[in-house]
Amino acid sequence: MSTQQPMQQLEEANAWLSDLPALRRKLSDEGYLFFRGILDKEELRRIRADMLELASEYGYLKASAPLEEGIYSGREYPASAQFETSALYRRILDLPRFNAFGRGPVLSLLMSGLLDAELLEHRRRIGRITFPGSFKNTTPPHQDFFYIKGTPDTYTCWIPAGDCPEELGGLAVMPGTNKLGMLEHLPMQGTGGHGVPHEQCEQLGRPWLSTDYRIGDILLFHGHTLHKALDNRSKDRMRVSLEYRYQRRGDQIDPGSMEFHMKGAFES
Ligand SMILES: O=C(O)CCC(=O)C(=O)O
Repeated sequence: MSTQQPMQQLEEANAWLSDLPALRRKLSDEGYLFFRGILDKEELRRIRADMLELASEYGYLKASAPLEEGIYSGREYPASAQFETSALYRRILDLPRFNAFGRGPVLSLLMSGLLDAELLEHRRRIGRITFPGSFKNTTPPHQDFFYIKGTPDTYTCWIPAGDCPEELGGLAVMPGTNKLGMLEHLPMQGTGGHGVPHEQCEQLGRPWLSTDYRIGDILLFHGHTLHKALDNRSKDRMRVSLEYRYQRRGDQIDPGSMEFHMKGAFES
């Protein structure tokens, strides 16, 4: 059962888009920046369609509903750990438009401006499909540095590929946690990954922030910023989202970040 509490709202940073020093200060203070509607919506719709078309080939979409609505067919799906080694996921990771978006002008200019350095975009991009009611698979609270390694000054851009109201399970961040260093991560039930237990997050005494995301929005955050997914509580809608990661070219990088996600782990 989902036990989610109401969220406080992410602060929109659009008003500072012409003031890079102010954006850098906000990112350093809060550990995240959220921009409304700055990305290419048409291209995101195309990436969404590419991903949903593949999901449809594997029987996960209701054939009688328009593809772009992403209505779940009810076909049994694997737990996250298995999904991430599935042929469908492997094919998503190869989609040309999905890969090209991470190197596109808006993300490249935004991230190189924020990092004030020559940029390195990780090859380990993630295109995620989250099934309705799959609460056991909801990404638990964690800091990306636990998984991404290399330099903690790696920034994740989380992008909904489609409108993503809270009910569909967006992403939530805990502001200022980028200043706490690494927290202890423990094995988590369900996802097969590690995370920071919810009770320990509550003890930090800070709010979780999220929003009703719309296509074109972007949430970006530091490798130490605590974040988690919200449950997809919709009746029958898939949540489709993208993750791209950036760091300064001169900083340390884990070799895994130069490869596609889960390389070596796929089913044949
Ligand atoms: O979308 C999700 O479920 C998790 C995303 C995440 O943890 C990330 O972007 O680092």
